[in-house]
Amino acid sequence: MKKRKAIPFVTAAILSLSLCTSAFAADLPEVKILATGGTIAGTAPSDTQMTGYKAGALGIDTLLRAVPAINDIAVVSGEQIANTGSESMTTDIWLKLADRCNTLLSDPKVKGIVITHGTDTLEETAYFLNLVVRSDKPVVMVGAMRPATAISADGPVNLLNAVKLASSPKAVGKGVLIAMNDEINGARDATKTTTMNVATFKSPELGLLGYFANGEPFFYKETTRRHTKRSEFDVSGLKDLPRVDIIYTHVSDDRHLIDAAVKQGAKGIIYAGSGMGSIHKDAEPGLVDAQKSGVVIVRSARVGNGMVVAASKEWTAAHFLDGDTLNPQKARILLQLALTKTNDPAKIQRMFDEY
Ligand code: DAS
Repeated sequence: MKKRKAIPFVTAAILSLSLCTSAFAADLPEVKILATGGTIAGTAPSDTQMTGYKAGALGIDTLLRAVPAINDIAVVSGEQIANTGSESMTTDIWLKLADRCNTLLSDPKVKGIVITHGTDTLEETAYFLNLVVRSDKPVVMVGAMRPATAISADGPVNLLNAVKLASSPKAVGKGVLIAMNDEINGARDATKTTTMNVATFKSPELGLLGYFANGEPFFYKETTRRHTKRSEFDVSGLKDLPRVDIIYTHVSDDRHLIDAAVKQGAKGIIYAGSGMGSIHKDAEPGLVDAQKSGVVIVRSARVGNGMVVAASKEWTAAHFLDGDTLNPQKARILLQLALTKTNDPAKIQRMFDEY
């Protein structure tokens, strides 16, 4: 019997395997990854060095190569938007991220976006995007507390979870999410709570939204506040955001930093008050004068949990607004976006009550 040529059979096998692979890949959701730097992309000379590393040393392609399992759950492609430690994050990078998210998510093929980011200001970028991304597709923020070169680096598993979450129908309509340490937190309520522990992101009293189990996301809650598709804020075409400063109160506080902020051109001031947004008696005149000069004042709290609501009649009469449960750095973001639409205190208070 004529010996069948092995070559065509092998060729056919390779061809069918590649067709299967591409067919399998064709079935996988498409996820875009926008990289900004941070510890997740950080390197250090030693694998036991957990601090003092170079943040943003590695590009997104290197990070993706370190987690080949990602290719089993999504077709991913990355863009390097920036490569910075997030302690130095800027409005310019924010506006680029917002523009890329809204452009990419308008493509029906794109199912979700993952943003790799430093943890120091991750909560701020997450909340900003929560208010300006105009899609209900998943946008997932991810970082790491140990550099990529470290023993037990947390970045790879966080990145794998983030891609899974961004490709999951469960995450549609949930707002911008944070995937760290096998937990899912929402952009509005999550904050970095400890300086070096991998379990740093918490939504202390309002609670996380869900967990990952073996890479699969499970939701138990969702936010009640407006975000993404239901947001009224649009930053397309903006080159900057209005200046809003945060004044952190302390014993023997006074008005000098308030006056300096007004002199510097602040359009809004977040007063990180003691207790339930309380104002030092020697700082109050500065806030009253600032408000009279047209600066919008919002009372927040340095406490970290709980609501800031109306208190003294004098503060209400002075048109000081109530920052609700947003921490000072997030209240600042909402006030910045509010000021792109109005400087009417009553209209801005409605925004703090809804977002
Ligand atoms: N390198 C700091 C940052 O970029 C810390 C971190 O990423 O965890 O925010």
